[in-house]
Amino acid sequence: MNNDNKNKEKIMIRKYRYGNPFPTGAVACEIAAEKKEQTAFRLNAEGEFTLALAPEDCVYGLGEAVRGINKRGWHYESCNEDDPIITEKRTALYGAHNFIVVAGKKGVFGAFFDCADRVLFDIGYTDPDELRVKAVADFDLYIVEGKSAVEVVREFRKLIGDSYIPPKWAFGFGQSRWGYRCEADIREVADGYAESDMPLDMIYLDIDYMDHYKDFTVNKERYPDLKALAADMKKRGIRLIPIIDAGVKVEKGYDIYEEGVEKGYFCKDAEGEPYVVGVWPGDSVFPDVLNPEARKWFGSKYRILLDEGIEGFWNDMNEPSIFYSKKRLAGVLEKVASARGRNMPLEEYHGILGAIGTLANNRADYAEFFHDTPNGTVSHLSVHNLFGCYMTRAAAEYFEEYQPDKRYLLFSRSSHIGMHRYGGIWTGDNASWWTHLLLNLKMLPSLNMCGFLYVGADIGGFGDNTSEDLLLRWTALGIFTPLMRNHSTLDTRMQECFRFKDKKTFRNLLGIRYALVPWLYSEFVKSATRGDMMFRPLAFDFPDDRRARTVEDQLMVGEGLMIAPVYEQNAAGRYVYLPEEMKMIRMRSATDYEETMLSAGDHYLEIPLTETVFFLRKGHALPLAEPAKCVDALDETKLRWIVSGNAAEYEMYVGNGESKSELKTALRKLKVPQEKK
Ligand code: MIG
Repeated sequence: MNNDNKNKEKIMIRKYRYGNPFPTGAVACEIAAEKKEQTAFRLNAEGEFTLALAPEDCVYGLGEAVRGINKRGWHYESCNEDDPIITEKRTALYGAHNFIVVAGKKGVFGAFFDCADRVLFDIGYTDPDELRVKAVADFDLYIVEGKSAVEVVREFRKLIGDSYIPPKWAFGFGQSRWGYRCEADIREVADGYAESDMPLDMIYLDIDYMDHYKDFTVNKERYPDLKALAADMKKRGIRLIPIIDAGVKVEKGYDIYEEGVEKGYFCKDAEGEPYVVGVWPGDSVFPDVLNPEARKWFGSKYRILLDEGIEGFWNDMNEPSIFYSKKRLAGVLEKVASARGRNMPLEEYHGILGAIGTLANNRADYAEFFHDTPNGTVSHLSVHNLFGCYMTRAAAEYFEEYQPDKRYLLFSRSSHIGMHRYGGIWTGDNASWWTHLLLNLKMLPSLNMCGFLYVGADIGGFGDNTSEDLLLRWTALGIFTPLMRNHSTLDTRMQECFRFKDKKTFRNLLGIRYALVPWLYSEFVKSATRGDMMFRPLAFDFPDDRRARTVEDQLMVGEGLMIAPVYEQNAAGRYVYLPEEMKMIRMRSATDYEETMLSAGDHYLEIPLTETVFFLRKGHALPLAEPAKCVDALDETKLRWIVSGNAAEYEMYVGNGESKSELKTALRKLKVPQEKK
């Protein structure tokens, strides 16, 4: 980055400092703050940064958030929150991603509010023609310039550093469920997929694999020999991916708890005692991941599972989520007890209900515990949004130290910009609703803007009962998301693909995914190394196309591909907008498909449940492998090509994708055959 003040034209990023912000670690390179303020924003009396929006201006970004690709018309707040009811009224989800791009009449620019605390974005909510942003604590503001939205994002990504790249096998399909009880259940899933001739690369272990929800332990009754099971599964091409929770069980004799207490590595209350909350293990404490020593210590514990043959993890409950704090619960229980045997006034009854209802994730509790950071002791409340990021960083830093060249699978529920260097994200507790299929699509480009490339939603929906058609349509979108995982919660309908009637279509859909893995992986690595977005709003690729700016249900993917999934129940197809002439590929399976050129404009396309339709811009080629039962079994030397117009070559990342160093020599320029007419 050029920050030479004598050379003003070349400066793409300017930094402004407001107060004395807590360092979030989001930015990967230091740049000097400007002395004189010079941004497009105005500061109003409420301390908000305001910007007039013209009708055609679009505002993109904010990573994991509800509502549109264009974020106009709503207000958002970065305040990492565990709440599984994801509806339009929400303003915050699990991540804090304070980067926006304003694109429109007066050009395009990006703004990153680098703040450990909350940032409020009112994007044409109070006043439809005005953007208002307010950080509740000191912060750095980075203004990013560029000729286009794509360029602005590229500059921003240089600022925040390279995105995490998982191993190649993580581009396979994964099956998960909260409710697999034991080894037999895991084997049933593996067998179910194998017997139905469906590929599978990962089975996820949810909290029940642990002994009483104790991090880094294994329940011996449920999993008598995890190491043997992991080895056996790996022989079949399947990796086991255990969950790690933020809360560490308070229990005498549990080494991790005792060690952490002895060394002072847990977050402490005002008296300096470990702060105790209730989460899955009951009484629990949080590792102080903002303390470098404690972070190192917690990260090193992942080794316990690495030694069992584990190569990937998902970090959960790391907002951190709190079911109740000991103190608040005690107060509520007292209130309840005092009501016993009395004729309770209704106000009191409602008061009790309210107190119970606000036990979980109460912000007042976040003010009750503290972190020992290199910048002094800070209240959790002021750095709340950083916890998940630093928990994931703990694991990644340990992996780097333990096996510097090996790539591990790692993703997290809670996050902050900066975490994109250490792991991916799954977008938390969605539900088996059609609206959440569309929401899955809408979040992809905003997450990519903020550096998060290894992303995906719970396919089929986590909460509530899925239906076969929803799962089919959702899987057809999931084919294109780097993290492709089917996950569901306790007591909902079983959701594994092989349990449904139309096994053939599920087999075909998964087959298409595996055929696309060489392409997906290549597009992913290119996006990661070049600072590009793998998923883009249409307007990013067609900035002069007014219609493209309004498209909220289609995306550009990688180089030259466009997707337009069906996201409504009983829809036999949908309208698709083509900004230019493109080739439509209509797939029944990875080997049975048609290619048709379609003119620019609107088309109504019939898309039955048994077909996947996508589009390829002219001048691009798409390699397809022969489907295989797992990623390691794919033969990337045997490729079939779909070519749209004149395409000369395709840049492909080859190799087994297990090491980091491999990437230096894995880029090939492959000659592409002539287009089939
Ligand atoms: O309080 O581990 O988002 O994926 O299955 C729920 C159980 C805790 C929330 C995660 C979900 C996971 C579940 N967890």
